[in-house]
Order: sequence, then structure tokens, then C-alpha cells
Amino acid sequence: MPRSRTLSIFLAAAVAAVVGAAGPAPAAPPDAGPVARHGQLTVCGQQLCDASGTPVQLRGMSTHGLQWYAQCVNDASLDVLADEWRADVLRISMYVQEGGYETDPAGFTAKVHDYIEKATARGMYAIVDWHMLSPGDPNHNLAGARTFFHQIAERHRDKPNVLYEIANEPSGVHWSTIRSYADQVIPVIRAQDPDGVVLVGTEDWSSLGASGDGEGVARILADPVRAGNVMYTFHFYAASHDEWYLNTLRDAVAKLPMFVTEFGTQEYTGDGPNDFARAQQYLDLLAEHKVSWVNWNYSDDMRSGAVFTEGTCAAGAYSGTDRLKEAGVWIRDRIRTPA
Ligand code: IDC
Repeated sequence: MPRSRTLSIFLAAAVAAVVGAAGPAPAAPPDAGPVARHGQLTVCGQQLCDASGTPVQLRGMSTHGLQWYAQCVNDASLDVLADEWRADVLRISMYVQEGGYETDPAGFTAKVHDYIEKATARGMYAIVDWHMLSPGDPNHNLAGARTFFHQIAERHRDKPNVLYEIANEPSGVHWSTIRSYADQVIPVIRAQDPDGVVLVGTEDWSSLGASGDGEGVARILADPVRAGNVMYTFHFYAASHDEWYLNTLRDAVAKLPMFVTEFGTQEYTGDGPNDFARAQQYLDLLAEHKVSWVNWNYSDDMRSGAVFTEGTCAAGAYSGTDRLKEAGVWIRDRIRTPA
């Protein structure tokens, strides 16, 4: 339930009074841009829909791991992402292992709060990505996920622009194990934010089982997550993932609400040569079915899948295309240009 308007105004004034001493209060969300246009998203049938029930496709970028490349996610870089790239959505990729959340839960939670505010101030949607990777069983991090998503949803429950991605890439576990994890995390979110869209990772690194026996779609259909406003995720890397993967996705978009929360035009290492022709085949399919997508990644890591050349973030020069790698130029065009 949204808080009463009077209470919100009172709280906003109280926060402004406290924050006022330290600096200017954050600007009100803009009245133009993707969130102003589409409002609170819902899942209607297999589509992501805007507040009026019209199918919508969001396109945007994922951060790299916040423990490594937070220096690339700041007011200047996000201004470029929102205004020049015209991105609809920012995926906030918070690793759990590898020096991420588990090393400093309060610090990483604070970072994610801050990035949600920055996306909101620019009229963009924000995907909060619980970036579990290894170990591949999401239940390994269940207690942390419940704490984290409770805190995120409690703070941002009245915003229309937050999506919750509860498991980046499960692996080595059967779908029923992922579904049982989702059953235990989703109620925690819904208790705070009843209408937030939740994105659920799928078998074999969110490949819908394409990297396994290929039966992932069938297993979800037989045993779906028992909650509304839920979508399933698919990740692909175009230079590694061929027809078999593409056909898995084609099958899925006809049967399930899908969201591509991560893809690259290169190999699954996030590096190596780009296959733009194959990547375009994927994007054509996604455009045809209005499936939303997010590209990996908005950083200046040395790998070919990081959009900026090394040193860009230290220089703070994000505008234009001079500092973009090949993949960066390509993806910027595809975010900017409506399908
Ligand atoms: C990669 C990063 C790389 C990092 C590695 C460690 O690009 O710098 O060392 O993670 O985990 C995924 C994952 C994503 C990967 C990406 C590229 O979700 O974390 O990032 N990828 O390998 N799944 C398939 C590819």
C-alpha cells in the first residue's frame, strides 16, 4: 500500500531538513523520460506493460561489478546514459561473492540505494541485480538475499521504477531448486513493495537450460513461480551462443514472460571478437516480441564487452563516441534508436 500523501510530504520535508545541512536535497524525479512515460510496470500475459497496459520494451545497460567499477557509475556517466544514450534502464550489478556484498553488506546496500536514487533522478528504471554466480545454487545466499531485498524494497517501495532481479545466474541446480529459492525471496519483497516486477534467473547461467539439456522452458511451464508480476531471465553472448540458444529464446518468448537482463556481442567471457550479425538476430527477435534487454557492461574494463576504452572513467569523459570500443558504438546506436 502506498503511504498516504500527507505522510510522504511530511517525510520528504523531514528528510530535506536533515539532508539540508549536508547539501542540497536531491532533485525531484523528472517529468519526462521513460519512467514519466510508462510509470509502474506490470506483467500482462507474457509482456512487460506500462501503467496503462500497453506492452513496452526497455533497453539499457548493466554496470560492471560495483566492487570493481563503481568509479564508472556517477552523475556524469549516468547523465550521458540517460540523455545521450537515451537508456530506459540501468541494471545495478551487485556481486555477492568475489569481494561483493558478503564482504560488506551495509556498504554495498548503501551503494545500491544511491544508484537507485541516481537512476530515479534521471527518469530511468533500475534493476537491482543480486549478482550471484558461484556457487551456482542461489540458496547458498538465501539469508543474505532476504535481508538485502527487504532493505531495498522497504526503502524504495513507493518508487514506480524499481525491478528486482533475485538471482543473476544459477548453475548446477535443477529448476525446482531455483523455484524454491524464488518462493522464499519474493514474499519478502512483496511484503514491502506489492507491485514491483521480480525477475527470476533460470537454469544453467540463465540460459533456460540451453547450456544444459535444453528442457528448461518445459520445466518452468510445468512448475512456474507461484507469484504474479514475475518474469524469467535469459542471458546470451552472441559470439559463443549460436542457433541452439537463439531457438531456445524463440521458444521461450512465445510461452513465458521473458526479460534479457544481460547479453554481450562477444564471447561468454565478456571478451574476444564481436559477432554483431548474430547479436542483431537476437535483438530483432526481442524487438519483434517487445522483450526488454540490458547489455553488459557500462565500464572501462579492458575486455571487449566493456563499452568504454581503458582510462575513460578516470578521465570522466563519457560523452560522444570517441571513448567507446566497437561494442560500445554498436550498442549505443541500438539503445538510442527505437526498434
Ligand atoms: C565477468 C566480468 C569479468 C569478471 C568476471 C568474474 O566481465 O571482468 O572477472 O565476470 O565473475 C556472465 C556474468 C558476468 C560476467 C559476464 C562475462 O553474469 O558476471 O562478467 N558473463 O563473462 N555470464 C555470462 C557472461
